[in-house]
Amino acid sequence: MVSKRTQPLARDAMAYVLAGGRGSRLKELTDFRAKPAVYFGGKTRIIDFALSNALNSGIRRIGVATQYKAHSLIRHLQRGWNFFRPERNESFDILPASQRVSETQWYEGTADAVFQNIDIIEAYGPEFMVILAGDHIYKMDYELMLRQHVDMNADVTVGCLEVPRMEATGFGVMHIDEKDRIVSFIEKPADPPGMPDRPDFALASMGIYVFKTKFLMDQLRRDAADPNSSRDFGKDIIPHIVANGKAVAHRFAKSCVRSSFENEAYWRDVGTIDAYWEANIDLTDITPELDIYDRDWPVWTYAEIKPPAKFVHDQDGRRGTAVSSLVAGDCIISGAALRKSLLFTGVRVNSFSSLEEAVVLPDCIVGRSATLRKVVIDRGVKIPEGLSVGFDPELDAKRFRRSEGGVCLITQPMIDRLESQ
Ligand code: ADQ
Ligand code: ADP
Repeated sequence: MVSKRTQPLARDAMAYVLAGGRGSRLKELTDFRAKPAVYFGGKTRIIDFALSNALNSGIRRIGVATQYKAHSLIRHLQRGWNFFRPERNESFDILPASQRVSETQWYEGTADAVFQNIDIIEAYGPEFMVILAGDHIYKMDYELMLRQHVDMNADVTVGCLEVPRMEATGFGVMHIDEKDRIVSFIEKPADPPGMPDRPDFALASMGIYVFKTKFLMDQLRRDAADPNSSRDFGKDIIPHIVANGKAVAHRFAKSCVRSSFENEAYWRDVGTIDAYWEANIDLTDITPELDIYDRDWPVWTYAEIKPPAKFVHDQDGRRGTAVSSLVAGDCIISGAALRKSLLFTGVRVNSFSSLEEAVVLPDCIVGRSATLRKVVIDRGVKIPEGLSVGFDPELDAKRFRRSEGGVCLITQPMIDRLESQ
């Protein structure tokens, strides 16, 4: 059955973004904020990517389910994503776990985070639901996925991509037939099955699902009545539909992005310190895989209007320089040198300091003569004068959170501890 509709399906869809998970592998970066609120790319936060995809795909109804440490996430959404107009059939709802269904119940799993808001969704009456994770960095046109869903008359369409088999243990892994119908689905298998034609790779779920709203609501109500369910899409809802209905895979590929940028399809989990650091530093490449300057696919965010970045000589005439680096507004680089680094808004770097492969979150102050290499510095940290990081792995591991890949995460409590010794 091929759809004869010509108007975008996205206008009849609601995007429902799951943004309640902790993201514990990001360690201290998610001590006080949810993973979707973690800063990424110089001006944006992680959740801006899924939300911008929805907007750029033509979707005008969005709900965001929040739970874990959601204060800065909610503040960001309220400030930056408040331009939807009810009179144009648009809506943007922040849906914290608020014990609406039962006074003792938070969101149990991802499916429950939708189930508990069924009444709100049904009141809007969207024809389709696009369920998204709020914690991935990627560009994707959901209109193409909606079209496939309708054309194939699927019960659920699951976004998926090929990942190296041994990296697939953290994903839902599926087998599909020649028509992309999902014939088996296992959530987070210890020994992921390879693809028949590519045994070293597995077909992994991106945690992105398209449903007809009525079908999804029926599934959620059925699941809620099942005492053995963990109320999770990956563990319960998707395997049930694969076994009893028509589940189809939507292969995420280059063609999924409508943008003019001619690179491979880009999708990153950024769930570990190493992956987070690398995806940020990759943006300093001459032609990065992820183009954040793409005017066909803008990534919207909340940003205060700030003065431009400034590079100044120090009093002795030493130049403030940045090579292969991204420097956001309101930064002042004074007699210091940056190489392959990414500075978020409002960072100050003082004389004689040098930063290499550094990801510096907003409002940090780097004192004089600091030498920092391969670091992620949390928001607002004051790096003391003369600190050296990235040259002595043993010392670094004692003082900071040093990752497997040798990246040091630096937070203010770590600096306070160091200074009190
Ligand atoms: P996981 O990566 O383990 O697996 P999960 O912890 O279920 O993902 O979180 C998915 C999204 O939902 C995240 O954005 C998270 O923030 C949010 N979330 C988690 N618990 C929530 C809650 N109680 N309330 C609201 N939001 C919540 C899933 C799928 C796999 C798939 C991977 C792809 O289950 O099959 O392969 O995503 O990353
Ligand atoms: P973001 O940098 O993501 O905008 P903030 O760092 O301002 O977020 O803080 C996120 C949330 O964590 C806020 O609710 C803030 O009050 C809280 N918070 C920040 N630092 C601490 C701390 N040391 N102890 C307890 N709560 C904190």
